[in-house]
Amino acid sequence: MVDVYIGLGSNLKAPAEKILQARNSIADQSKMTELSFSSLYSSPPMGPKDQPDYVNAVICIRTDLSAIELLRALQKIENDFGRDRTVERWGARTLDLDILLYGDQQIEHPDLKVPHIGLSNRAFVLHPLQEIVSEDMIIPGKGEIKHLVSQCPLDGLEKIN
Ligand code: A4P
Ligand code: MG
Repeated sequence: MVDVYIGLGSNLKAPAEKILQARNSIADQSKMTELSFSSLYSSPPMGPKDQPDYVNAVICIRTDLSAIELLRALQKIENDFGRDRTVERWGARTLDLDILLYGDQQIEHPDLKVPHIGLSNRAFVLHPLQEIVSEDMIIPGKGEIKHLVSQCPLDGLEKIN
């Protein structure tokens, strides 16, 4: 069993509801057990600006799926939510699920890089993640999360009540 952190993001069609529905879809999977779930956060889009603001959150699950099996399972959930993979990179999406951390492993696979490439400099990932990890958590290959958070501008990130 391994503890995994997954970033959720959405900016189309009632994004906050989408994130909560995605949380339920993940927790409903037989091989994924939810351990914790962050607050929801809103932020302006990183990348093309002509798209709505995003809602983001982070979930921690325990699973016995391999990292690649987990990636495929999450991509299936994205597709079930009507994800259109033909839009431009960093364009608007109904649901984006990124594997942020897979235990303490560093993974370099053609389809999967862990820790997630954007983890260490994206406020919309670091802040929800920091909420649900221990204060002294180390991101493999990147250092202490509190150091990364202190170096990362908020860029308009706000917690949603
Ligand atoms: N892939 C590699 N590593 C991973 C990983 N750790 N987790 C590969 C998930 N997937 C991983 O992803 C493209 C490919 O990344 C996959 O085929 C997988 O094999 P994708 O989800 O199909 O495409 P994408 O999400 O458009 O691309 P990318 O580069 O992953 O975008 P990001 O980094 O996910 O950014 N602004 C705000 N405020 N909030 C956001 O959440 N998100 C994005 C998307 C842009 N701007 C945003 C936000
Ligand atoms: Mg993605």
